[in-house]
Amino acid sequence: MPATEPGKIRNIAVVGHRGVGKTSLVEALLFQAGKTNRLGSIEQGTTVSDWDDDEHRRQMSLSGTLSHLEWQGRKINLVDCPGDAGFQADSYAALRVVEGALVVLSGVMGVEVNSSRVWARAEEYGLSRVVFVNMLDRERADFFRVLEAARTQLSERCVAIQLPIGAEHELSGVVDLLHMCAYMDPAGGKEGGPQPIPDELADQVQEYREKLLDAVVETNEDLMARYLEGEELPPEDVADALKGAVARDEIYPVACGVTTKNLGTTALLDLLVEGVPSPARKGTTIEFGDAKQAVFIFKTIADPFAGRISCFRVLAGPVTGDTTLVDPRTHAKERLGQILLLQGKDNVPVDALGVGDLGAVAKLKDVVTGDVLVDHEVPVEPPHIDFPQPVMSFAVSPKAKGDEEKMAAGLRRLSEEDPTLQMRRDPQTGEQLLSGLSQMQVEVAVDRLHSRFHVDVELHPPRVPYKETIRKEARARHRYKKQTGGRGQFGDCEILIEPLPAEDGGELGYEFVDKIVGGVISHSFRPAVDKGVREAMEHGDLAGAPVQGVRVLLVDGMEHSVDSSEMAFKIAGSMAFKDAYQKAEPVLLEPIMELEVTVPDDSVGTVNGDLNSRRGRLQGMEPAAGMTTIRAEVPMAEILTYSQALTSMTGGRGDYSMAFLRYEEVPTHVAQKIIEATKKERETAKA
Ligand SMILES: Nc1nc2c(ncn2[C@@H]2O[C@H](COP(=O)(O)OP(=O)(O)OP(=O)(O)O)[C@@H](O)[C@H]2O)c(=O)[nH]1
Ligand SMILES: [Mg+2]
Repeated sequence: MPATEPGKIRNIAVVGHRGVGKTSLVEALLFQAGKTNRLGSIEQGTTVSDWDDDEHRRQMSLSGTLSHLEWQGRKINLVDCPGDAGFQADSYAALRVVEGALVVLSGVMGVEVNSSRVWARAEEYGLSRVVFVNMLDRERADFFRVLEAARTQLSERCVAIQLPIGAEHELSGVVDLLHMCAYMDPAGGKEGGPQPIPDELADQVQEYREKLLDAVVETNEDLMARYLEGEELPPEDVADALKGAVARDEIYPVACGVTTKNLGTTALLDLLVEGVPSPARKGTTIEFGDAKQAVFIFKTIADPFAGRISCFRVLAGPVTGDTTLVDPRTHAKERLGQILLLQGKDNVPVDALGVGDLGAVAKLKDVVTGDVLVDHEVPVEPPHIDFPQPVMSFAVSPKAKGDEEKMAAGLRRLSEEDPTLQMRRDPQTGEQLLSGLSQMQVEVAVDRLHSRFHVDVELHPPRVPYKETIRKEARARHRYKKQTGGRGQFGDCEILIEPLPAEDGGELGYEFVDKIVGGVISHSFRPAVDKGVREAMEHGDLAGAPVQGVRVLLVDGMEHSVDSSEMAFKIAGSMAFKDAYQKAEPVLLEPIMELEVTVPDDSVGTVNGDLNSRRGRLQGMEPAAGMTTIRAEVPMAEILTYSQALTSMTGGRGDYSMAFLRYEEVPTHVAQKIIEATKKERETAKA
């Protein structure tokens, strides 16, 4: 089978908030395109893209899954992304390798926090976007309310391209405003061909068709002129202009349907083919120099049987199984071997894969997510995918003694698969820490250690990643001197430390400025002072947390012609920092989480009261369809075990998601307790 031409490929990431029906939508698209012969369901665990046992058990997607289908002679690659905040890495990686994002919204809940987050990322990458309003058969679903929410909260360039026929349980079809036809509810079967639009909808269809035309002609001068002259614009011309506008990121068409009934898929597939640009039309921004063959690894799957599976996008090609590429990061040569197209858990071997296409290979040796492989060594800067930083750390230990190595190996494999899952040893306690974006992400990793790597581990309560910083400037000088017998030690430095604010809401940093005049310390020793300071900053004096947000100026010092050494200056630097730190009004910082809780209206009072007692700050409330979404900022320390509390407050009907927002100073009375506790811990450790 020859490689698909770039002009005939559409790459689409299916993204959105948790549980809005992304996986069900992919299932329906595959079914409608004839890739599968029955419509699988989440409830029965029979969908193509949620194939993993852990996904079945939790009835949610835990990782990005590739699948593909053919429609109108085009190949559509779909990446079904998880919506949960703990599993964001795959959405961000997928958005880096596609031209289009299919943003799914719930017809009941509208724009939720993760929809806005992925929207912003798609915006950053300049992706074409199609919105799909799903679940219109559910009670209190309202297409027009969600359309309005999309226009105010995502972009005012969102415009309806489809309309529902009827609503809630009386929903009977959708109207395609572009081709001016209707599709009737297939109730889970194949969607039939286009039908005439029901007469009773004529006025509403007219109104929204005009809104669509207005939006389209706005982006095209020629059409605008003809439109103003009153010409009836042929559908092909409108479709062409729309395609241009979507490709240029000027219009975001809003489609709709019911994925579990397979309603709305024909019109949506047409729209994806017509609207989303092909890789030929919109080249990648990932660098590959003058390489004739190149691939970008955007995902790694740790398969216990097949080993490591690397998913990639072809940047230059075609590539075949015989292609040997080099990884400029490691300089290692890698023969691709059998190239695979993934379809959920299944794969199909292919001979070649062309530019812009997505595929996978097994068993590359030293390749990690984010690598660009090229046919000859060219200096390429691999694209930076800004993955969220882990915010929660749990100590883990194997249940059986002697399983430490096995556990570490398993965790290494899992963090290859998900870069937001990280492990490290706590230098103070010696414990093995597993960090991630949410408690669930870490729990899933523990389940997988059991199911894939046969190690049982215990998870200990999470630790809050406190940080420390300073509020004012301070100066200190330290002389490290040992001059009795043998060769002596001599290092003397004076430093000034001052607060270094974060740039534009970014992370707190560190800066070392060399202000030595007259060479009182020679050049070769100055970096040693920096090193000593950094070492001291790893554990602040308050709670042993890393110190950040400090600028250190090396202003003076002295050296000895014989006894000075790097070692001596490092110690002097470290001691000087410790001195200065105490005088610089050090404070403790804690992570603040952005929390979104959706609860039945009758438990809003209880949930708000509880958030208040957790030092939460209410940011807003939005009632929609009997449920209220509460947005609040809450310190992580207060919300580590929220899921049990929420379940008991709402009788299991509440749902929440949270993500790291920023660091803030811990209020004095709380900080005092943490500092006391750390002191005690240190004393017991010493005793
Ligand atoms: N009534 C109704 N239920 C739907 C529809 N689409 C999905 N569902 C149900 O909603 C639940 C979530 O669907 P999924 O397809 O798993 O949603 P998702 O967006 O992939 O979820 P995550 O991957 O966990 O973020 C399942 O129980 C589906 O059966 C729909 O159009 N109508
Ligand atoms: Mg899913």
